[in-house]
Amino acid sequence: MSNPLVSIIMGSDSDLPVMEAAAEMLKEFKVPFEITVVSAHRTPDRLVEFSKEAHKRGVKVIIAGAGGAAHLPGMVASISPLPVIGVPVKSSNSIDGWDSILSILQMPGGIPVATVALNGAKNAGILAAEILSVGDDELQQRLINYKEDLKNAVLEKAKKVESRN
Ligand code: RP5
Repeated sequence: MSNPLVSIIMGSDSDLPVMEAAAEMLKEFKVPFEITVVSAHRTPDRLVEFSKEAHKRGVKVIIAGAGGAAHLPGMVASISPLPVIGVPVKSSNSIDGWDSILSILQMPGGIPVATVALNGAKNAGILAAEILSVGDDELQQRLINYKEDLKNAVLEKAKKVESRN
């Protein structure tokens, strides 16, 4: 996609089934994004180059997902001036998911990573859109509509549950 505002990166293509949910939300909100693999441990030079260059290419928010010893979001945040949203992935090398969560969540002071729930790529996509919507009224309206739809869906379910009695 040309001129991406959000960059979705992940440690391995095995993270893609989880990370696709972020891409789906960005498509829904019509936010241009790119998606690729950057491994902290297997391609450290690529990580450094990506992190130094992303903001110069016009990217505004980075979503980074990884599993196990999940150093990708934190290392990107240590180099890039952009907000980084971290997605802990329950991967093949993750014991129970807590390793991924804590590796991404427990950042030292000065280097924030906005960490979403385990496999929470959907919320990462929404959060990235919300960050961008601060300067984009049309995008903000799409987010307002989305939340209205969520509310209506719950009210519909409430009616169904209530009508069972
Ligand atoms: C992490 O190791 C990746 O983010 C992935 O979650 C996990 C397993 O990677 P593969 O061995 O499947 O490539 O770095």
